Amino acid sequence: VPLAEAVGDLVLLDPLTEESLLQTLQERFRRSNIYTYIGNVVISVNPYRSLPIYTPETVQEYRNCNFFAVKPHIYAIADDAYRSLRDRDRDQCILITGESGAGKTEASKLVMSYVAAVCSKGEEVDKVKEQLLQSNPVLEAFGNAKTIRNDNSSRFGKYMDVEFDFKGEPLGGVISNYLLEKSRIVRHVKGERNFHIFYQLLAGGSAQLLQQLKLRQDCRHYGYLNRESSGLPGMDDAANFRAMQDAMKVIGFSPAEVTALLEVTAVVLKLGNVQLSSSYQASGMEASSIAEPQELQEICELIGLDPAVLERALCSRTVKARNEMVLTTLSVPQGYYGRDALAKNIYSRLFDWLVNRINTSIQVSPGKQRKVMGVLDIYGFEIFQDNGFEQFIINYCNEKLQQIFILMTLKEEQEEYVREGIQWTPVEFFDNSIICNLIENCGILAMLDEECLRPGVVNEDTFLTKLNQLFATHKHYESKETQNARRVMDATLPSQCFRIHHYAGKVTYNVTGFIEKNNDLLFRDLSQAMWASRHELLRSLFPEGDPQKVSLKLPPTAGFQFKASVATLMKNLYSKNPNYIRCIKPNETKTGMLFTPELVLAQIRYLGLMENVRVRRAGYAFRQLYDSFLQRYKMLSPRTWPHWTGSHREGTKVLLEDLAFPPEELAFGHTKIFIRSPRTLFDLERRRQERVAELATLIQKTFRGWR
Ligand code: AD9
Ligand code: MG
Repeated sequence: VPLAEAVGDLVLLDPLTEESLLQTLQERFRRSNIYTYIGNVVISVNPYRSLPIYTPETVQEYRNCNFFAVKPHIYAIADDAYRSLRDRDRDQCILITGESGAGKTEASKLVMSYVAAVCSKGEEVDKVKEQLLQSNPVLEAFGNAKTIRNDNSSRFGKYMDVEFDFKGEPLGGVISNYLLEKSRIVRHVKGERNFHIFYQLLAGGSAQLLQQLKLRQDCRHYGYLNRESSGLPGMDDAANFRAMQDAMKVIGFSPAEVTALLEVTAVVLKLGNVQLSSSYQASGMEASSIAEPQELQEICELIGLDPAVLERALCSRTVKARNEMVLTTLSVPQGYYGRDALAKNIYSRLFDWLVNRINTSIQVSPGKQRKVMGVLDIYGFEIFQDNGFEQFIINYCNEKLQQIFILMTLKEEQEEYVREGIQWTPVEFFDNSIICNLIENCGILAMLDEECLRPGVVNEDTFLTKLNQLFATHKHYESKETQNARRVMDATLPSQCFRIHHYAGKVTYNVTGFIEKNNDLLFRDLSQAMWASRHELLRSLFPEGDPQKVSLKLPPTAGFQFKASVATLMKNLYSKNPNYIRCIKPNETKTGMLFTPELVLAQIRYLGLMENVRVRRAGYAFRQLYDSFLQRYKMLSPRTWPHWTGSHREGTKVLLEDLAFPPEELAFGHTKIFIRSPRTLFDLERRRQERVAELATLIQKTFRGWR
């Protein structure tokens, strides 16, 4: 298809096919136009190169611009959202989706910095802005890591509500975090790294600090860092450490808090070097003991704990037998399991603490009236060779986001036409609630919880068997067993796996580890040992370690907690006006300006972009309430200017009649005017600007005449 011009809004694409859509993106990308609209949705293709399009001059250009009158840019959507919040009192949310490395986190930072740049200045306001922006380096140090896909991959989901007062000045905010990938603490694949903070601390901490934390500077000393050297081209860990420390100061961490935070971080790293060896008791039972006491000794000095207590908690376990508590020894693998679980738990709780601590600084005192802009930066859909519990949870979240996208964009769009009494031909779209239901409600997550709570031997086989029974005929569920029943021959689906047909594609999940990860249990002896330490911060992370508070109730499972937090998130998003940024990753090698069509096409499919354009096209690109519309454009007709005394709807009709737009361009709803194409809107804007200039000259002349 020869493209006369690579259109900036895909709504104007003609003809509309997957191919023309792909080609347009490619052509625009070639010209360094990384942003493209579908109506008011922004598509962003990662350039993997710094472009000169984020300067203060660009900010000025987009400030108070008409959305359709300037080149597509992420600033335009940020501006639109901000103005809509400030002037029309509508809470906003900005949903940023896309796969790992597509540019979500960068996009969220661009939105935040734009809003910070355009809202007013002043000592108090600047302090709030600085605190909000500086939360990034801190959270990224502790929550991001190098992965194969992205050198700065967010390993947690983040939602941030920024709160403004009635004038549109930022007051503060609240951050929520979702599911930190804590397994990374104890294991990561070759070529990836553990969380940035460890490397930052070792590379950037002063000799005195490292000594105080009882750390050695060499990464290769530490088991949890895979005993690899850490260097990452293009990333200066030492400089980032300093930036992180400065950021903590800005946010308001006291020196004592920073020290405590780093002490606990050091403890996690050092736990990985606690070695166990096996010994045999007199009874012939296998037992484990600490192989070399130095590391354990140092940990205990850092946290103010008797080494004997920690040793006992790592090498043995109290179990209840016939109403009696007995101490049983652990085998070496059991001991390592406990040690790793402890390290993961300390770190993920520390991360939660960190988020809470930041919130304490940026929170707005209750009672104040406020407007809210939420920014969601959450992991995208993941399809790997091996998919486990984490991918299952992440993809569930994306399924929910897709659902809300469908609900809010497509259904809302259609419902609005119905509400407004406008002719509308329904667009067919795929409703993914059937997949959401497969996972939540009485679905897979519920089955998993049931298995986890069942007394006796639990294993993943019985879990899979249950799923197979329950979803034997479900269209979006597949396993070896259901395939056999349906007489499908398929060598690609191993027996310990199930496969879900997600909206974005089929994903095969291996059930191994599901129960353990969902249970997420920490031996009580370990939490009690932590609670017994004299380190105030560490102790506060393990409230259940208080022997006075021993409860028999099991803590909620990981899946249950995630489901609940996703539900809260969805409710929150649903109450706001959505703005979408859909990020696309153009190549697998992080190469600047390289566009791999097959890769992009796959993303176009699972972001549902075709559907999005189709709905937009079937409908109207622009709509506005009659009163605001008339207010803005009434000067364009002598019949409505300077005063119109009839209804706003009538006035709009008269006005547009005089401007002689083609009738199919317009539709008059009950409360709003609808304009089909952005071009008509441009035209309207242009005429308005000309008229404003005319009126200005006229006024000047009049004044001169008076003098
Ligand atoms: V993940 O799901 O957290 O692993 P993200 O967040 O989608 O992922 P990120 O924003 O971290 O990706 O972007 C990855 C890299 O792409 C960045 O580190 C930049 O090097 C690069 N990038 C992203 N957006 C831009 C941009 N607008 N301009 C230049 C960019 N480079
Ligand atoms: Mg990210």
